[in-house]
Amino acid sequence: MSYRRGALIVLEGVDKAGKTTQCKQLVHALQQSGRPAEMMRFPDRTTQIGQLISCYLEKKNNLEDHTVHLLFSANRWEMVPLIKKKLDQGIILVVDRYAFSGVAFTSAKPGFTLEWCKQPDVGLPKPDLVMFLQLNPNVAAERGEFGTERYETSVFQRTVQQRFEQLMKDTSVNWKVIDAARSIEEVHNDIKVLCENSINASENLPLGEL
Ligand code: DGP
Repeated sequence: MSYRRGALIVLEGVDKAGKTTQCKQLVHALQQSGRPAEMMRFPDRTTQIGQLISCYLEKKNNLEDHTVHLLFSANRWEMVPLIKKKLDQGIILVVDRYAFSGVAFTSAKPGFTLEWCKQPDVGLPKPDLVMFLQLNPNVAAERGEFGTERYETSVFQRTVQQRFEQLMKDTSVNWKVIDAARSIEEVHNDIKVLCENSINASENLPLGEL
């Protein structure tokens, strides 16, 4: 049986690594080459759950840490029907953050294990490729002041980076590490090559699950 589905491509990394810029450029490049591609981002702040998350990040509300972890996961789950539909239509989805951010950010808080944090996302569509934009958190901080949102401190981001490093040891996920300290164009070129390879490899394979 042959599949010709779209690929699920995720960009991850600490804040200020350039994920959003690179996602937009990748979608644009794919579209220019005649491929159907769309961007998605998590958290998706447009839904009701997303609005709760957005208020939490803006420190307008306080939520218990386990609760907010489950809300971030629910925000991904509520998009699963749409993700599957788009992939079935042959659309390549380029996603700005996914379950790995979920695990890295919550497990950077005291008292959370990676294993506990992973559980709510078990069964989500598995990305065909996860590109990690590697940037030393000290260099990231030099790219401009962190904003005022929750989590935007150098100390927290350093712990998040360590959690990502632990997550990247999981060989069941197709991780690729990209040096994000270079120019936007150099990073973009690397991403395009990795993406091309992955699209060709995944279109005949069924979608996996986390
Ligand atoms: P962004 O909109 O990409 O700036 O992300 C918002 C912030 O939320 C950012 O600091 C990373 C964090 N974040 C993203 N996904 C999750 C998640 O699933 N769980 C937790 N705890 N934090 C997350």
